[in-house]
Parts: sequence; structure tokens; C-alpha cells
Amino acid sequence: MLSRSNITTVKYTLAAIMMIGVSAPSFAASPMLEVTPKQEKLCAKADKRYQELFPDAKDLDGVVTVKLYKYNYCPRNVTVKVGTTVRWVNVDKRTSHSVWLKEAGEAESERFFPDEMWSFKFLATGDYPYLCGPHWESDDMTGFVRVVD
Ligand SMILES: [Cu+2]
Repeated sequence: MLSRSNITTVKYTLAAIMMIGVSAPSFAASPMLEVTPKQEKLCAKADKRYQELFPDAKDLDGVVTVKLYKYNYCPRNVTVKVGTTVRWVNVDKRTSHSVWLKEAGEAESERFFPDEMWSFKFLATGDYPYLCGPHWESDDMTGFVRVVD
């Protein structure tokens, strides 16, 4: 996670670049994760599976759902308002996963199995990269939550 002082440095650097008339990069500092076309397809399937598994699921105020499917978090990047609960739902067929907000200093979640879920309420703004304990190294199973005011 960027520290406050790093963020300030980035802002001043961007301001300096703009003052000398060079166009600023398109938020090059953004640490949001790349989403490949393959991941987009997998996430479309994950959405379908979620609807099949939980046909009665309702969109709840203050809750954002991320699905876990074939070593991916879907969507991989989410931006939420402070106070939002993110609910990670495993829609895989047999693999268990976890959510580890490691850079925020949180403990890794329990491994949760198909049809199970795990939630975390974000009480402070900031960037929260996270990973799946068993699969981040082998499958780059990582995700990102940006919490804004
Ligand atoms: Cu995993």
C-alpha cells in the first residue's frame, strides 16, 4: 500500500509535470490490477454460476459481492465507499480459497469452500490489495479494493 507520504509525492510530481506543460500520464500511479480478456470471460461465467447457486440473492445496501472462480476474483478490482462490506463468495466447484488483506496487516481468512463466503467491512479509505493464500503465487490469484469517501 502506498504510504501517505508517497501519495503526496506523487501528487506533487504530477503537479510539477502539468506546470511544465507535459501531459500527465493517465494515472500511471494507479495500482489497480490488469484484467485479461480470459479473466473477463471467466468472470462472466462466475456471474452466471453465482446466479445459479444463489437465485434468491439480493443486492444489499452497503454490500459488494466478489466471486471466486477458477483462481480469479471477479471483479478483480472494486472501488467501494467507506463503510462498505465486501463479501467474497466461492462459486467454484471444488477448490477452496482465502482472502488475505496482507498489506493492511490483516490475518488471512479461513479457507472457504464452494458455496461459502467470507466478508470484510472497510472502515478506512485507501487501497487494499489482497491475495488468495494458497493460489497467489501459483496462479496470480490477487485482487484489489479501493475504498473512497
Ligand atoms: Cu484461491
